Amino acid sequence: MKLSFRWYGEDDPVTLQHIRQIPGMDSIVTAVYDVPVGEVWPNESIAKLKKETEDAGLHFEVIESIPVHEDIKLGKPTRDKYIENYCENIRRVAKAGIKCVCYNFMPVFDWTRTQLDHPLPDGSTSLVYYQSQVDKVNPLNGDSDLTLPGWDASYTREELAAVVGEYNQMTEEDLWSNLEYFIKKIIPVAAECDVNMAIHEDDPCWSIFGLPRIIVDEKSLDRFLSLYDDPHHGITLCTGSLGCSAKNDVAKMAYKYAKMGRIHFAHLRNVALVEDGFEERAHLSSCGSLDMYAIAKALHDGGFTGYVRPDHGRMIWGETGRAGYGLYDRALGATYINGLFEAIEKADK
Ligand code: DNO
Repeated sequence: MKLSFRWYGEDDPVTLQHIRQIPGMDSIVTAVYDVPVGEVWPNESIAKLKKETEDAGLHFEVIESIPVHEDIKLGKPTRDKYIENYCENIRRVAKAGIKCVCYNFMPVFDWTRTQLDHPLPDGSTSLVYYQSQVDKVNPLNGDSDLTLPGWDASYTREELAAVVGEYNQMTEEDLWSNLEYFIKKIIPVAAECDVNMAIHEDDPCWSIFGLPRIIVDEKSLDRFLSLYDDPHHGITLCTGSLGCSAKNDVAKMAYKYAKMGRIHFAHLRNVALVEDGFEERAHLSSCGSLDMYAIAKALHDGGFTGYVRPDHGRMIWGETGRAGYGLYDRALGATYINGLFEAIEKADK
């Protein structure tokens, strides 16, 4: 496994120099953030990210994400233009040395939580999702004052209601067919450029606000992988996204898809399932519902050689910053991941 760390660019309070000091750190995971979704990334912006990363002594090999324009997910006539832009972005990042691109196909809302600073008993804070709070929010109601953390702030409330309304006309099968159309166009380009495409599961892995969500479990990942027969067509195994449903056996999936050579990226974090939803916790197995050792071992036993990053951390030691993406707890997560893999690898020799 190659250890990586997400970095939000120059505005990130966590610096590349901090990241470089985490033991075993190999690669930066980043993106061009100042270009609207669907547009082509300027070569200069990509080159700048590469230079900054390499000057800090780290590798520039993973992009998270090249976001997918809503018109592609909605299957609108304008999608072809956006898909062509998407392919051009794959070509451009490949030329700069990128080996893996993470993306998702979630309608409108990326990851969704109800609170970003929920206090845990040890005095740290973390991200949580309580269904009862989600049920109180209706994005179609233009007068509602409620919003949820993680929502795309670039939408006005009216625009949000409009786009949610468009999805409400669609079935899950429609979304599958739009995904298939997209995959059939982008994977040949990725294969030609030798870039591994790694779809991220829907987070949480169930439908919210009646919007279709389709990358949620083993059955849907099987179906997704069957859309295109090429090793560049793969997944990001996000333990927290899949693990927030007790129905998902994450270790089983880790082994199965690693063995198939289709896990290109792994997001490792723990979640605790609670009655009304889930809470993000420290990475250690005993802090949540997931057996992180079993998952790491399954990846190893399946022959996984891709990138791993510690996913969301809590806020600890008084740190302030981007929720889920502070330095300290993610660095602890990285060190824990190093320990797990070292022990697993040595025990196997
Ligand atoms: C949350 C992240 C996601 C992820 C995208 C990938 O913290 O894991 O936002 O980056 O879903 O496209």
